[in-house]
Amino acid sequence: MKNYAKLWLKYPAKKNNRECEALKKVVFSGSFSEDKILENAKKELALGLKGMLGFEPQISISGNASVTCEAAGDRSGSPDCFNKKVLTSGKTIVDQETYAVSIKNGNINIASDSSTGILHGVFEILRAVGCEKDVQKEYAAEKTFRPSNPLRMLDHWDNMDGSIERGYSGRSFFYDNDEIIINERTVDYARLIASVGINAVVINNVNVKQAASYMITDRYFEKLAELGEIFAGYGIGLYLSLNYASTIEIGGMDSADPLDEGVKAWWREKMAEVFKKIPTLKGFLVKADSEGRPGPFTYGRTQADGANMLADIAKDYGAIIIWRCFVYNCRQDWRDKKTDRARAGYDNFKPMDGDYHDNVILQIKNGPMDFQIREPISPLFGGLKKTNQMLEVQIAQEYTGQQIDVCYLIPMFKEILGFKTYCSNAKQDTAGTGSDNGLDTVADIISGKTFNSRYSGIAAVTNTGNDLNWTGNYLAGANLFGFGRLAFNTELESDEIADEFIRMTISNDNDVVDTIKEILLPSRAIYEKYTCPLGIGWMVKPATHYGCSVDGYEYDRWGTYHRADHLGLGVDRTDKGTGYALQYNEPNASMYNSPENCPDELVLFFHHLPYTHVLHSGKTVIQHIYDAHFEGYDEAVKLAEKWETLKGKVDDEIFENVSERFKRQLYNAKEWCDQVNTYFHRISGIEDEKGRKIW
Ligand code: GCW
Repeated sequence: MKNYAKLWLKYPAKKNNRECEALKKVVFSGSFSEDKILENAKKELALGLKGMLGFEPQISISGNASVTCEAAGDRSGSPDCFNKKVLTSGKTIVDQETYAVSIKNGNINIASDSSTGILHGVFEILRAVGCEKDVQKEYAAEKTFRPSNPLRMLDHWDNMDGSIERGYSGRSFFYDNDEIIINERTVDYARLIASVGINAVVINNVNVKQAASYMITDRYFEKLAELGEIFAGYGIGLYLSLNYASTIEIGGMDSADPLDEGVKAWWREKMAEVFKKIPTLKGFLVKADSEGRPGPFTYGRTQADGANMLADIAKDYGAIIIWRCFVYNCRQDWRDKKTDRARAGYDNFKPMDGDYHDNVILQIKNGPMDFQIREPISPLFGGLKKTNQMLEVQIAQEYTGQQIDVCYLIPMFKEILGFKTYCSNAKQDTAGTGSDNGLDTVADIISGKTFNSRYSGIAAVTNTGNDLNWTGNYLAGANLFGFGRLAFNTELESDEIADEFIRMTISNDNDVVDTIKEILLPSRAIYEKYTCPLGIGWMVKPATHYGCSVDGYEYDRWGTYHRADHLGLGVDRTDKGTGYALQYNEPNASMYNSPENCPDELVLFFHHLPYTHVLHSGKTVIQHIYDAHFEGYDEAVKLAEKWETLKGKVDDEIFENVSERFKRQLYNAKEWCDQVNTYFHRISGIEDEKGRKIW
């Protein structure tokens, strides 16, 4: 098979730093164990500098670096010591993975308390060289890098048969025909994601079914142990998605009731076996009572009952349970205007705030619906005060172009992370554990700082597959690269992440870099303009979720409506409608509750408005729909034209891949533009002020 792309690990010859003396002798210092991770750090540094600068560094180690896992004692929670008996914490992980880079006695010095930190320090140096920064200057003053988030996770919706749910980059490189694949690509994948700071990976689909239910049996233990070692060698913890009903599906029992003694006994025996056979396993991700998956609700139990039963057992192995909040009524009657899918997460999980044990983390999607191009931030962020929580975003572009349309998502993630939840202003709850430290953005909360959470972090549904370029569209690589970099440092800007990605993966030519940035940075806004207006979401082809179908989900059971009629459209989620707006802390609740205060970009998510309603922009709703779609399409055309100017300036394979996908994107954008404009022109009977062609 033709070799797959090395992406940002290609390490092509670079112009700068070729005479940089500081890079010729690199010192690793601090108290870390000399383990597989350290060995990989040395190999990577040598490989990278040899490729980019033509020389291999002399690497030496200083400090009490011979600390072994056994001697780790008080550091037994550190990532490089998979000591199963001690439950670690987010703070321990972040403390251990912190690293510093400086120049001491003329040599680059990477310091850390863990070999994982040293490894991240090596990738820091390689990015600086890859971006042709002046290393001598860059690290003349010591720089300390402390991860923003303890858990920085990629979730694979890969199925054992080799298919990928919502996968747009080929088939799984983990599985085929119900068997686990391990080869050099597996190692390169671990390197690729470690190089951007990922430290956790869930390797199977959250919809655990058929063979995947047997991942926790000796049918797969040997391969999973091997896989876990590969990831551990790059400071990455292995996690598995778990079938909540395993006692039934593989245990031959007739119940999965979390309070049933027989069920608990089964899990105790099973977990003992699993953690013995897969010593690097760090925990489980669970989708329960969601979209037909089994769960505690089946037995009249709460979500906390379900999560805590598993967590109390996993705790003995230092492991955690990540429990998804994606629980809603997926059998809604489209005529029912009371039920609101947007309310479900908060209604199902807020009441048990504080009931979850300290090795349970609730994984919360950025929005209340489902990874749309724009959603309000889930009110669980700022609602939950006594529960470990992590953010789930999607870089698999299920609703955002499926790696055909260019849609650089980092600007969206920056908006999500910067959202002010006002939880610090919320009246102190009974236990008085609401945060009064003013750290109330989503970024603060998932860092663990706001509520001093034991665990926290951020996960992305990954966009990878076995395509030679890993992500379908080469430019979608910016979302994989960018998610990792942003998860490690939430202060990074979209622009600087894009700059790094382009220089590491495509070119150091400043004109090329600028041109590709001009394509990536506005691409989310452009995609939003030619698809769903003003935060309404959906309007996609059912099941596939690519392409326009305004009424595709209008009469379905999934709670995904726009409620358009001849006078207006949108969903009333105010106190006069479903009341969703009131799930937010003040002043967000009042802001969203009134059309006058609600931001334009979300106004149809919260309100049912006439087409003639005047937005803050001064435009009517209907004129905004026409303008946004015509402009969005025109702007997409300009992106494609910008890309064409790069012919001969970037690698031909990259050029052709992106050029071909731009052709499909323009077809898609035109369909969206014409179908949405035609639909709302017909239904409203209101003309476009600018008299443009509507069919
Ligand atoms: O995004 C939606 C997808 C499903 C997915 C589900 C989830 C894994 O359409 O394919 O299932 O949500 O997040 O669990």
